[in-house]
Amino acid sequence: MKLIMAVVQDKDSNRLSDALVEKDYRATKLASTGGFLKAGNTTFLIGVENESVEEVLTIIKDNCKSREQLVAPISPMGGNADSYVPYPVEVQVGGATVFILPVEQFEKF
Ligand code: 2BA
Repeated sequence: MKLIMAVVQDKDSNRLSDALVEKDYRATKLASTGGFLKAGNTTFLIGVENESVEEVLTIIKDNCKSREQLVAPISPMGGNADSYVPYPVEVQVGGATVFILPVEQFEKF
């Protein structure tokens, strides 16, 4: 068994969870925040049998779009001056950042 952890943009999260439910995959959605943009994103935890990993990756690929995002300069006031970016920068975000981890044991009580 594997645990697929997928960080996706909030805009894609409903479509992705609908697509997973439609194919009968179970998933947990966690509200998360990107370390760089400090903007909300969604992390999916999807536990699947090994033979289903490829199908789930295809569902993620088909439902998560890559987008350009302009990052406005944010005042370092009250924040960390080390991460202050003084000019707007454009970054390419997503479609999805995916980690696949082995599951040692799975129990449901
Ligand atoms: P963020 O950390 O907010 O990053 C958003 C986008 O900003 C990234 O898109 C990337 O294009 C850019 N970016 C991130 N760090 C950067 C840096 N140090 N310098 C320049 N540009 C940078 P994605 O790569 O598609 O990542 C989307 C989100 O996925 C990330 O949001 C983060 O929440 C997660 N993520 C990405 N890589 C990760 C990793 N290795 N471990 C854990 N989470 C990760």
